[in-house]
Amino acid sequence: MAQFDPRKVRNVGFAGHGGVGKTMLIERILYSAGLTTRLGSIEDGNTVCDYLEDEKDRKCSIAMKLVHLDWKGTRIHIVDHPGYTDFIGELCASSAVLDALVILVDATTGVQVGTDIAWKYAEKRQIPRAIFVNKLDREHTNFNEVVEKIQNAYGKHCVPIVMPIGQSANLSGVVNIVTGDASVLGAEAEKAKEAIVEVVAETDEALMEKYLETFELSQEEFDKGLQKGISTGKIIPIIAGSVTKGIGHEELLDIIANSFPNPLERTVVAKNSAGEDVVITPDPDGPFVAQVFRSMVDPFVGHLTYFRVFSGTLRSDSDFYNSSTQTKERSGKIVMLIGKEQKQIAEVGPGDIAAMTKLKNTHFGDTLTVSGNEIKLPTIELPRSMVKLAISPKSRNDEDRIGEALNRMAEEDPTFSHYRDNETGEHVIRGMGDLQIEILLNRMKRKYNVEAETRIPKVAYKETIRGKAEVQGKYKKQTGGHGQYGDVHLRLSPNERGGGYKFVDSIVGGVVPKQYIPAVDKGAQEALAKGVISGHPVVDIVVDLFFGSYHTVDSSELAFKIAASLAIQKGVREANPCILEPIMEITVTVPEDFMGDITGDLNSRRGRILGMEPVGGGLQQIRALVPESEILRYATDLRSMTGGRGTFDLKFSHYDEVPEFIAKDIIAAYEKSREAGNE
Ligand SMILES: Nc1nc2c(ncn2[C@@H]2O[C@H](COP(=O)(O)OP(=O)(O)OP(=O)(O)O)[C@@H](O)[C@H]2O)c(=O)[nH]1
Ligand SMILES: [Mg+2]
Repeated sequence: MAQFDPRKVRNVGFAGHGGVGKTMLIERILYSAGLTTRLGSIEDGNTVCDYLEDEKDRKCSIAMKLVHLDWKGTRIHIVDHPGYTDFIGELCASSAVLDALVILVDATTGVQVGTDIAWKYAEKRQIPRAIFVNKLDREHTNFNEVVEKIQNAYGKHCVPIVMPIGQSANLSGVVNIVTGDASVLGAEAEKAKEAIVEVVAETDEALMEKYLETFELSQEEFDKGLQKGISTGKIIPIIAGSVTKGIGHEELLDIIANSFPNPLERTVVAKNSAGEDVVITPDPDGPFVAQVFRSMVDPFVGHLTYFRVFSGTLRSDSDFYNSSTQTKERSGKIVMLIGKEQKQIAEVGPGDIAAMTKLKNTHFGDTLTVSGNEIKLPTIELPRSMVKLAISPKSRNDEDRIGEALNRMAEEDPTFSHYRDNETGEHVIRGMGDLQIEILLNRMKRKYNVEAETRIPKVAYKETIRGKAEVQGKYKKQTGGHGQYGDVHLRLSPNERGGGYKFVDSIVGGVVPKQYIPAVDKGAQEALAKGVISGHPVVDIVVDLFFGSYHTVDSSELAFKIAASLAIQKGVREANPCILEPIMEITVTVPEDFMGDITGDLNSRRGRILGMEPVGGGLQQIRALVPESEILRYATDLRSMTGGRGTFDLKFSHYDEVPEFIAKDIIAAYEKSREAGNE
């Protein structure tokens, strides 16, 4: 396939709430462009994009997919994204790729949470966009009402350009009121066109002046102004359509081809090894620069790495350099995708989106370039994963393999990760939501034959003392032969919070011989690490060894270690012990209406509100301190409290005492489990 003129390339993402029809719109588009000979359906599980087993089972998209087509001489790459919030990471990951976004809105519902998420995503990255109002064939839909909802939410610079002819069951087509013959719509089209002239005038001061004087713009001023307004995101065209009826998608493609920006209009700034900015010019003859935005481990094709080229040209079977991992790589086969179908191509240039096979040391977000070019493209920002679960394999035989399987899945989905929690000793997985995790665990079973169980992770409680104690620990065994003898007197006192463990040697006159003192220290530490009242490590404690005795023959390091441990067991109990719990600082961002519910709920979780402030866009941010044990399922709870409109962030703040009534339960549970022989 010949190198395409980059000015004739468009990179577009489809986004929006779950179920608005993104995947079916692509199905329609591919069919119209002659790339498929039949129209698949979600119900039959035979669409080009939703080809994964889980997608067919659940009838929704789960991972991003790529297709490309040639539309009237323009090559359009489209990325399909899942709408469900658990998979929002997919949209973020492709920010390196997209030069524009089409946000779909369901005409039966209007603006939804998923619309907002896509809109904010595009605003933040200043990506030009269009809005496709789908399902206008459905009963009780009204295009003008949907437009009003869109304008109320996002502003008047969202203007209808492709309008419906008829509605619901009588929807018979659409017309582009700028380029087409809109006479069937009569005065309605005239009014809509007037609105477009106004927003075009608003994009430029000189145009505005002229418009205010004469109330009109020349055809050329209007055409150029509209095109530029759309390609810079100042004007958002609204397109009416119905995927089911095959209406509106061709008009959408025309707008993508004629008005969306080409890759040359996007400047990318990388950093060199000295931390200086390097502007990447999209020159086909310049040095090759590309970024990886997905890594797939496919049982049939092996490892497939998706990337977008920003500059230069890469041929198949040629060498290049991964400046992120600082390794040399070889391109192998280069393919462009239409769903799962791979089309081999000889080379790729600026703006192209393609995939390579068999890369060894290349991961999500890496910069690919030529040897010696030590630059890095900006990192791809992903949302923080807030759902944590402890995981263990169902069968002991799988213990080694589970780590490997989880690694592979984290490689494919950068919003998923796993680690060993040193405090609790548990293996923990992190993800965006329960559905994502469920799907990943199913895939682990299917692909890697590893079955796992998950549970709410343990809280890293600790113990400490609030008072002082003076205790003796004596270990004496003299039954025949060589005996054991160790005797220590310890003073226990609280250390400041966060001060950890401190050992003081106050022995005078060698009542505990020098060589045994490290054993006392060690014995104390081991006993403290095991915990005394609840099985959690004792922290923030000063252990002062002030007296003891020994036996010339029977004393040993072991005997002194045991003696110290006995003293600790007794002493901690006498020194007014308590349990400490981690307290998190939580920042919750929600629409104003939810403020009362959220603060009330945080209070009921033993939270302490630190402050609230508006953060723009009708959102409020609430900061609070909450015990970690109360918010282990907060991601799920907040979603259900706010219908997915709330977000939150967490960071560790400090340890604090667990209230008596809760400590009692923790201790009782520990004792029960100890009696059962589990501790
Ligand atoms: N009546 C009607 N139904 C439609 C239209 N477009 C899509 N649908 C139906 O809406 C459902 C969801 O369509 P999808 O294409 O899977 O939606 P999606 O936006 O890709 O959904 P996610 O991948 O879950 O985000 C399917 O059952 C489609 O047949 C339309 O124009 N009219
Ligand atoms: Mg879909």
